Amino acid sequence: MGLLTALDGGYGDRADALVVDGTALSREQLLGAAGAVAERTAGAPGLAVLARPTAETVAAVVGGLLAGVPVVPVPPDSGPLERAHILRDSGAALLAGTGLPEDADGLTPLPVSLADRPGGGWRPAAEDGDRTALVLYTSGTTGAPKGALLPHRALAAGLDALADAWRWDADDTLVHGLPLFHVHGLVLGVLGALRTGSRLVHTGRPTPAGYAAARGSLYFGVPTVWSRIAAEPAAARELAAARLLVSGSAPLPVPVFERLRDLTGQAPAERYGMTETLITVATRADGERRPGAVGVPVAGVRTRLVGEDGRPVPSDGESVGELQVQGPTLFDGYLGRPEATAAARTADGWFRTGDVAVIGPDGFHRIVGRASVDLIKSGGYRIGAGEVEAALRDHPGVADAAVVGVPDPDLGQAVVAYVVVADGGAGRADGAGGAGGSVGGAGGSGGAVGSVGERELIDFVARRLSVHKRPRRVVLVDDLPRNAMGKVLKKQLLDEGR
Ligand code: MLC
Ligand code: AMP
Repeated sequence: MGLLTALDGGYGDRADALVVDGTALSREQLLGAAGAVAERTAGAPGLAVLARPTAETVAAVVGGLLAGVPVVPVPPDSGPLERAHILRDSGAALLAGTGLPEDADGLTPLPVSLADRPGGGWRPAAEDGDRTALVLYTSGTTGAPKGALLPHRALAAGLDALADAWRWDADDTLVHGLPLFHVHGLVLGVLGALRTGSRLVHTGRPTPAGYAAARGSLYFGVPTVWSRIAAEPAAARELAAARLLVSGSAPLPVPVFERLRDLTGQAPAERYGMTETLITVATRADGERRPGAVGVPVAGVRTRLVGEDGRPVPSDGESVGELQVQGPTLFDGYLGRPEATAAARTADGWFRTGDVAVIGPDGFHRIVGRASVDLIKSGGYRIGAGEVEAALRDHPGVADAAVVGVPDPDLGQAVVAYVVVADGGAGRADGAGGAGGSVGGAGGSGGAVGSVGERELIDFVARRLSVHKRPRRVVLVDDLPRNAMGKVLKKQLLDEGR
């Protein structure tokens, strides 16, 4: 069945082929519920799916794919501003899911029930690899998120390359609890199981207890998840029988790698990717697991390093350059943004990842950082500083704001906002002038500061954008440090924020 070959029945079936947050489904049941969605979706310009971690979300996404309609996963916790942007920008006509808002955000509601079945005459859309499968919204350094267009052929190529790298097949049980609106949880974590034929256990949330209880052979997690598992030795030891523990979406700290290896008896396999490129570099199941390294290019993908001067950088294990990639897993561009699409590629057709890397003579890749401080990775989520700054500036009590990702032992980076209060907007909690009026983060040590308390600003952002884009900490300052060109000196803020 095109992309989702396991739905053809060739790998057999079982009553619990998929378990999502405790709800078990056979593939036949999934195909029935998804077929009912597809039947009502055919011909639509796009199907938005309110992507809660449920079996209904899986049925809705699969339904859209079977109908040949672009599927637009919507983060379930996105505030009205972000959701309205995604729905408007994507042009989706239908909103599928359970517990839909009463007005379905102005779209036609498509409630999903696992008991639904399509009419007898229904058939999946004809296969077409060039057709857009998913429109995944992802943050850039500035502006609202852009919709990355992922065609069926890129998803198929990306999943086949990972099946090859990890010997991932129908004998596996894949376990994870990642969100169903990003590449990691949705493409690898759901569509991967439906292409390789592996069983899938989605734990609802990616908790150590959930992972420990699931008894899988193959586990996916972001580094924050692995770090929390490594901090619970009893849970970690339950994973000793697994075949492969895979980490990705952000750098896995070497101490977490080592602790997992000590507790489970096996070293985690790291892999690297992006929304726009899918997974391009991976540690192979039969290859070396090297702490701090993400492996080698997957089948069909080529990589190169380019210096700031545009010249090639040698793969000598020491020289750093921007990582550029090429291959069948790449996206088709950003929806409705020809300029951004063109800017993402070099003149000779390579995708600029914006990540800075080192490649060894043995082909092993190490990601050493990002070219821009304005793309933050927190808990594996990609967050554009500019989007959070714009949300903060919408608050009447805020004159200016700068957002940075401060190193954080749990999240990799934590979103920290430096805020200049508008004249008359607020007094200072500590009554002091100058920088450093830090108000505690989620712990809430700071109270209201006039009309713009830290809690107020954090909640203000959470009401407009996805909750993970909330600042963890707000620092009130009189001025933002700027260079002669007027650009905020974020490196200086970062040094102060550590
Ligand atoms: C968070 N909380 C706050 C807060 N921030 N409360 C007040 N103020 C703030 N600023 C709340 C949360 O809502 C939550 O509440 C609680 O604090 C704990 O939050 P947390 O520390 O963020 O933990 P958690 O919610 O458990 O999230 C951690 C996580 C999550 C790892 C589960 O970050 C996650 O799912 N990450 C995965 C991201 C991902 O899939 N990325 C892949 C992108 S694709 P409560 O009440 O809810 O408990 C990609 C390509 C590739 O990158 O290579 O894979
Ligand atoms: P996203 O588009 O949300 O998928 O985020 C992609 C970004 O995540 C990449 O550009 C990298 O900065 C980062 N990333 C993904 N995997 C890894 C990894 N294994 N190590 C370091 N960074 C990673």
